[in-house]
Amino acid sequence: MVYHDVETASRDDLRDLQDDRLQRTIQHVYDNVDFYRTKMDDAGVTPADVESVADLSKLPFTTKEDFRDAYPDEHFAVPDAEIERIHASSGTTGKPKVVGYTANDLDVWSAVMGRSLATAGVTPDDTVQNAYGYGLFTGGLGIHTGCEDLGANVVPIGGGQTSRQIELLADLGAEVYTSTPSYALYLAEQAEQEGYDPREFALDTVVVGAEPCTEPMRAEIEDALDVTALDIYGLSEIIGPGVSMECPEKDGLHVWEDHFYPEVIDPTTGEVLPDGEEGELVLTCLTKEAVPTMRYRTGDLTTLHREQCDCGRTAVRMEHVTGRTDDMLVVRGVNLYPSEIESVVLEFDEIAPHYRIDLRREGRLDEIQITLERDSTDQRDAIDGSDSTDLRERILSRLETVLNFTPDALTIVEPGGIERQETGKVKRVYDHRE
Ligand code: DLL
Repeated sequence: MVYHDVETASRDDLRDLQDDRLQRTIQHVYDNVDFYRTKMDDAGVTPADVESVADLSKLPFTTKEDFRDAYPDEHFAVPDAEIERIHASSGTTGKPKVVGYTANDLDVWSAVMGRSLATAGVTPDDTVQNAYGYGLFTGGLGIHTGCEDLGANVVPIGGGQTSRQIELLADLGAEVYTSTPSYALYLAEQAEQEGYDPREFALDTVVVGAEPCTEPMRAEIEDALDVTALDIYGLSEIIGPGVSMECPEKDGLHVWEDHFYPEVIDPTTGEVLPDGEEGELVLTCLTKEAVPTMRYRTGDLTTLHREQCDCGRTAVRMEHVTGRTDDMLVVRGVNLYPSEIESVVLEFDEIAPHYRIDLRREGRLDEIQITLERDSTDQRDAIDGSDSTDLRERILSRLETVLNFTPDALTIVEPGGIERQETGKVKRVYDHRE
């Protein structure tokens, strides 16, 4: 369902809208945020020099470190009285990144979230059970207000309480479930353990996000819950969930570029890359008032495509995020991402979609250990029997062929042998080096 005319606007009209909005936002940050004014002055750029999104490359990037250094509110561009809500995203180190919203920012967010849910096929007749965490994390309230904008019925269960989630799914019959991909799988697994058939729930769509989801992982979710799983992307520094959303064509996530302008750059040189080439996503807020982030280096790796989607929407599409620039593992000179390992190991039906990667330093060498879990439907009776040895060999050989990589150790544990995580974002890589 097309929710707003802008979704099918011509690219020329969209460009005019972006240029107009960018000019206003540049002037706003220059006038109201010391950080941007100083950076622009240092670069010798004035707001008048940025007439169009084509001029964006004149502007310096904003980095995660800039955001952390601005703690708590140095990037705020409006007086305190205009701030209506605060969210924050906590990294693994340092201070959280704090973001504020004006009343208009909250309206824009609800509207892009309503649009995102409609893009996933959600209608006002649907019930949405929202299992993203409520609170400072943007997931819970972001999805929640989007449901309200759309007029869908929202069940605000939030993260965790898995038995309760299962009971509500069975009793309230939500058609739509929203959670991280790892939690959707955990839910299906727990439901089965509690005697339900998770494929029998009324669910038809799961909106997954906040973590990478490879195609084999999506297939696992769709099979476990008998649903269509669609990817939603976003980040606190830009607005929260609702920056981009996949439609049922499953051909990339539509970036709502009337509000968020995307570029993809070479993470090493900072050079803007042409469509079709993978690099780091850089986003610019075109309409945000409270924290209008300019040219933000997200650290997320993706590829942009500008041809029109079969659904009729004209917005640029981004591929699933494959990982983060800082997730890259360098093992004996080979660069690889956890998602690449995930894609290979989940090709094997005998392997469950749960795994962990441990990195250690032995002397001066980095060692990488992969732990996989046998799928509970796999009939093999002994994990250390010859079948398992054969399975290990086949996985190792596939890793070598596809990724040119052999881990120092590959272990396959019994079903349930890898610890599950009930709340927050899944952790798969454990780095025990200093
Ligand atoms: O995770 C916002 C969100 C909530 C998105 C619910 C989707 C659903 P942050 O906590 O600020 O915000 O984390 C943002 O999470 O830079 C990506 O690295 C990652 N991320 C978010 N969505 C996806 C996705 C929310 N669909 C960071 N695929 C981002 C891969 C994602 N990674």
